[in-house]
Amino acid sequence: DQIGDAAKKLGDASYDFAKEVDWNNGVFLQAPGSFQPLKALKAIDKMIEMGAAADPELLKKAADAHHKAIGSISGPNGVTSRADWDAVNAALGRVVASVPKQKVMDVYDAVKDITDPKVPAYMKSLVNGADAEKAYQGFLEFKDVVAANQVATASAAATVPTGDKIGTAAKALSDASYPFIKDIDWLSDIYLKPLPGKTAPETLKAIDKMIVMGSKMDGNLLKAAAEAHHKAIGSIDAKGVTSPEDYEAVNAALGRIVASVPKQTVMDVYNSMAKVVDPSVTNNMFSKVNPLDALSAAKGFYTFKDVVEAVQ
Ligand code: CLA
Ligand code: PID
Ligand code: PID
Ligand code: PID
Ligand code: PID
Ligand code: PID
Ligand code: PID
Repeated sequence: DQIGDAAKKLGDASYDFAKEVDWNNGVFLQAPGSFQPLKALKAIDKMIEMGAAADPELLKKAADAHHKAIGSISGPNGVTSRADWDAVNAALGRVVASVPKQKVMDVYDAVKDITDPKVPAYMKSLVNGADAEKAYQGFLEFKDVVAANQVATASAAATVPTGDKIGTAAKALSDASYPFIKDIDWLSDIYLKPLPGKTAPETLKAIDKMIVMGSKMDGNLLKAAAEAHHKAIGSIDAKGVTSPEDYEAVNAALGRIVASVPKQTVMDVYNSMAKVVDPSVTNNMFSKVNPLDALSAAKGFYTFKDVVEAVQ
């Protein structure tokens, strides 16, 4: 297709730049300017809306392309192979083309809103400037091909199951865990701190398992889960906490996407996360909330997971 061909040209123009970026640099975990959690949540919300509008099949293929690209990483900078670099660009170009232009521009504008104008120049200073310019020229040509293949109207909303066992169980889970949700400091910057003692390549292994799980999920249910998050963001209070109803809808939606993949795929995520999250992190989280509320939430979760497993 045209986007695939254009991705090869984009690769010619941008792979030198890709090789020069230190993908293992811890700086990418930082906010791209001053820390503004509520504004950052708005930017994430725009990405969620774009993801929910995207073609689920093309999203899966993009997840597969990322998984494959992680498998061909080499060298100290963590760069993937030239062929996989092109495949990721092609897959993302197709995802972008599957949503209306305005949804893409809304992400761009919201991200710009939380990005210090000095950040792009700083990023450029870490690589060969001429190669960054060459990559950008390649991107400008690529985007015209994407725009020429772009849909004009958004796809239909997801179909949300009703009256299912997971929906009923989500009500009990949410009642048991909403006090815990209210105890958590959602606006803290602690969630942007590096995982103690872990390197980027080690952490990437756990993210790879999430990508694999995402690619196996039922596309309609994943879309529904993104829509539920978007709705929940719309009802947050000043402390970032969503309403009980929207929290319940998020739990139901996530239970359904978990049930749409094999148990082992879920356990692969859990086991790989357990390798990179030191117990001190979990204990620190626990120390900041009411322990009885956390234990009630945990109890609710262990009951919920049996319902999920039964329909998995
Ligand atoms: Mg989420 C999970 C935040 C968007 C899909 N997500 C999580 C949690 C964290 C979070 C609260 C990971 C850390 C953790 O396990 O804490 N997500 C979060 C934010 C946003 C977002 C702030 C921003 C909008 N997510 C989002 C989107 C999607 C997902 C758009 C795609 C549709 N997210 C998704 C999945 C999962 C998460 C599939 C998880 O599996 C993970 C999670 O919650 O695992 C348990 C602990 C969790 C909480 C504090 C909240 C849930 C409370 C549960 C139901 C009960 C508590 C149990 C116990 C006390 C603690 C967990 C024990 C552990 C051993 C399992
Ligand atoms: C400018 C001035 C003109 C010239 C110009 C110009 C530049 C415009 C530009 C630009 C626009 C632009 C847009 C970019 C957009 C990037 C979008 C990224 C989206 C990320 C997402 C992430 C996610 C996920 C995911 C799916 C999940 C939800 C999420 C589900 C259902 C200024 C040059 C024309 C770069 C969507 C993918 C996992 C949130 O106009 O004169 O330069 O760049 O998890 O959804 O699972
Ligand atoms: C524009 C203007 C509108 C019209 C429009 C428009 C276009 C927007 C577009 C577009 C946005 C867009 C985005 C693309 C992004 C491509 C990103 C590629 C990333 C590849 C990576 C590969 C890799 C790895 C990996 C992880 C490793 C690092 C690597 C570590 C820690 C402008 C059409 C709406 C194409 C990251 C995955 C293995 C490098 O908005 O008017 O057209 O395209 O090895 O991580 O090692
Ligand atoms: C300039 C002037 C214009 C021309 C121009 C120009 C240049 C702009 C530039 C540039 C922008 C730019 C951006 C770059 C962005 C790279 C982003 C990389 C992200 C990598 C991540 C990796 C990671 C992980 C991971 C999970 C870990 C955290 C991490 C935990 C909990 C100035 C040329 C357009 C290079 C996210 C995945 C392992 C961080 O605009 O005239 O030149 O470069 O380890 O999670 O640990
Ligand atoms: C233990 C001991 C027993 C008792 C027990 C026990 C506990 C087991 C547990 C547990 C397992 C467990 C699993 C959990 C799994 C969480 C999985 C999260 C996945 C996140 C993903 C994120 C993503 C996306 C997304 C889609 C994108 C890709 C991504 C596309 C196509 C130990 C109690 C049984 C919590 C997948 C969603 C946006 C990466 O066994 O004695 O306690 O918890 O962007 O994909 O866009
Ligand atoms: C288990 C054992 C195996 C069998 C199995 C199994 C089950 C795994 C499961 C499961 C995992 C799972 C995960 C669930 C997670 C739910 C998470 C809910 C999060 C809700 C949030 C709501 C909100 C917001 C929002 C953003 C705001 C904060 C809030 C800010 C900055 C165990 C079956 C495989 C259900 C985050 C979105 C508005 C609070 O593995 O043997 O069954 O379920 O307002 O952000 O303000
Ligand atoms: C313990 C002992 C057992 C019993 C038990 C127990 C407790 C475990 C616990 C607990 C685990 C736990 C986890 C918590 C996790 C909270 C996660 C919140 C994530 C929030 C985010 C918010 C954000 C943003 C956002 C984007 C911004 C950055 C942020 C930028 C660029 C010990 C009870 C089981 C509470 C990610 C989205 C706005 C950070 O196990 O016997 O008690 O709690 O602002 O992006 O700015």
